[in-house]
Amino acid sequence: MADTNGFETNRGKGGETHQQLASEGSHAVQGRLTTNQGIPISDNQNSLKSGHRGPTLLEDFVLREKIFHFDHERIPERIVHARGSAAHGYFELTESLSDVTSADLFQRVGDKVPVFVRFSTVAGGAGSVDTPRDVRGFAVKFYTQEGNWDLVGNNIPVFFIQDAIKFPDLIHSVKMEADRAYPQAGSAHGTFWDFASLMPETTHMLMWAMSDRAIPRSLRMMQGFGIHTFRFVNKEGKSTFVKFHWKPKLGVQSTIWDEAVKLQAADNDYHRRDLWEAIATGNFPEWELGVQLFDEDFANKLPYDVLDATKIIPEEVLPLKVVGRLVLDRNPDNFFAETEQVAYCPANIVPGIDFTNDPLLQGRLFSYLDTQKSRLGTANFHQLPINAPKCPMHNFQRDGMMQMTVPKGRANYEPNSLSAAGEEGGPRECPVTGFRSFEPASGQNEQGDKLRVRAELFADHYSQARLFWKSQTVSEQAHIASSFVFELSKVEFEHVPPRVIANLMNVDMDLAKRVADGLGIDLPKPNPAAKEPMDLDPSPALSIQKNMLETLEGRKIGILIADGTDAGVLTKLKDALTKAGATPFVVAPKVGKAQLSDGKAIKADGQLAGSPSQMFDAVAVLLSKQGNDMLLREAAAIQWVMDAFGHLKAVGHSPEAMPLLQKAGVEPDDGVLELGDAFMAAATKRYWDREPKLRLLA
Ligand code: HDE
Repeated sequence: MADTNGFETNRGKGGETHQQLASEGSHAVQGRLTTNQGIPISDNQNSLKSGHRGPTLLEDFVLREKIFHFDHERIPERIVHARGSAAHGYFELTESLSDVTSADLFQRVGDKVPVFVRFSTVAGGAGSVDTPRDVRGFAVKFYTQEGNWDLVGNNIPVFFIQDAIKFPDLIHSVKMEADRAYPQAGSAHGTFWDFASLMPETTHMLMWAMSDRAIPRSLRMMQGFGIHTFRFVNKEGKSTFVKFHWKPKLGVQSTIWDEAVKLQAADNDYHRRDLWEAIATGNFPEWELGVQLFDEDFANKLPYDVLDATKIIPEEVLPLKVVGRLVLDRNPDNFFAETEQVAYCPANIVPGIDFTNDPLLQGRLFSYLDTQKSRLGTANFHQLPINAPKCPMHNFQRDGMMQMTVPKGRANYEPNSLSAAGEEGGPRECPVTGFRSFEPASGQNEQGDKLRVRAELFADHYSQARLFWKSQTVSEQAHIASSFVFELSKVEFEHVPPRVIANLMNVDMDLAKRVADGLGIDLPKPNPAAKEPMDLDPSPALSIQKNMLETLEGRKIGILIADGTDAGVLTKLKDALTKAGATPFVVAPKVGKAQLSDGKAIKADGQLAGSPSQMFDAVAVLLSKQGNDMLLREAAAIQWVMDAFGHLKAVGHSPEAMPLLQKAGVEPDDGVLELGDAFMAAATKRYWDREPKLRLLA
């Protein structure tokens, strides 16, 4: 029937049954619409009024309940890592670690444990974009048979600070500035660099944050790190130190800065969409879990402290042992209920794993539980389905806001002897299989006076920053130096950039000079290091470019077509790309129709203006003479080609598309070639050598 505005409503006039109403709709209907109290609703279109044009009545509980609930839909976002995307999957053990840990998930090869993994940026709010220069969170919840283990890591193996007491300062400085509330989601501003320049311990992590690691191509193409040194403890109570590494099956790949900036405009949800689509199409993201295992003696011989979260142990010094794989194979059913409400906590560990005295880790053990209470509102957040363990859970904790379980019986304390009276006595502790903290041999416990201090080796702030710098390719070094220039050029406090450069002088003089030169300022006076930096051996494993996986797997290739495009070549190209594991994405001036050479019309996957080439790993410009002539007058097409070339991607083309390439400033090199088999190989790479011809990097 039509309402007074003439709109069709689904309100039954003459007492039609719900089923009759439902059958009118084209969608499958799942039961009756009700209030939260289960009361069936007859009209979800109009509020209750006094007369046709009269006021809405307070009595309308259907309206009030709906608006009330809507008003409270948001919860406080995470104070850091607010913007995130997550997926379900599993961890499968490929190598038993039963000799070093009693942790149940590391015993039997082939055992699978369900996981929920959330990736995040750090600085931006929940609604911010996916591709700023930032560290990425890599948090894994393992639902093991011995309880939940959360490995709450990042995509960079070190952290900015050494002691938890500096965390609020660090985060305040990097978030939007206190008075003006900008900039959103970025470190390129005064307060961050002011803080960083006064804290030389940030230098190593700054090198990583200014590198391409902080602008990943995809969440599926990032490494993950547990960062801190943890402990494994075996059945005999023996401890082995362990560092955790995730290695992506698709290789590590990043964008370059100009591309990342343009991605922010092209698609705010670039990473979220990429993860979702990969899983939805069955291209399940996968990582290997590698562990670095070492003992106290090894740790004591290192020239840096393994309890210092600003230090790594290079893989060349201590190789990884690969012990399992992580596969993400299911998208969340509901973003809020799962991705938003998931509550990670580094203090969630299982028997066989333990903490170390890393002072950053120790602070985190308090922070996460605390923050979840303020974010999720109740001490019972562990009962939310995404947080609940998938193994039996029994204890005597009771009540509290939003208690979802209904415990039975009188036993809510322990010890009790209610079973003697024939009643349920409840669970009991188990000294054999229960969690026990690692007990060092007598006399080996760290103890001493109460002191607010840092351990001596923590004072070496530059050796590993230098190691990182020396491990990069020429092109990666240019990106790092240029990022420092870019970020510092946004700092309006004139006294701050020289202080940053003075710290960099302790890392590498060439780097410092390039940054000063890029900013157009003089080299400042040196800032003597608290501890003279050492020259450690470079670690090739730290370079992305040296370890690039030349593959089309998981990559997305943009194909620009227009009316007249050769149908045969297009089909062949799409088939070959799909076979190689890539996703072809056809871009055309009109999304609904492009008339190909065979007279048939096809739909495109995206419209030209809405699908810029930064969304792709390589591009093919497949145009007829007619299409080329038309696109020569289309700025979006010229920009499409120019950006692909400028972002160092392979540009394949039909001979007829040459004029468009020329107009876009494309110059011949190995990455520019006619479409064919050679393009398939070319599209697996980026062309770093092209960059110095296009960009004046620092
Ligand atoms: Fe976090 N961090 N953090 N952090 N962190 C949070 O917990 C904190 C640190 C990391 O996807 C918060 O639930 C302190 C290092 C990730 O939900 C909060 C310190 C590493 C996530 C918190 C650190 C991380 C968080 C905010 C210094 C890498 C997102 C919301 C002592 C190893 C998890 C929340 C998710 C989230 C505190 C340092 C990783 C406030 C105090 C180092 C991946 O509890």
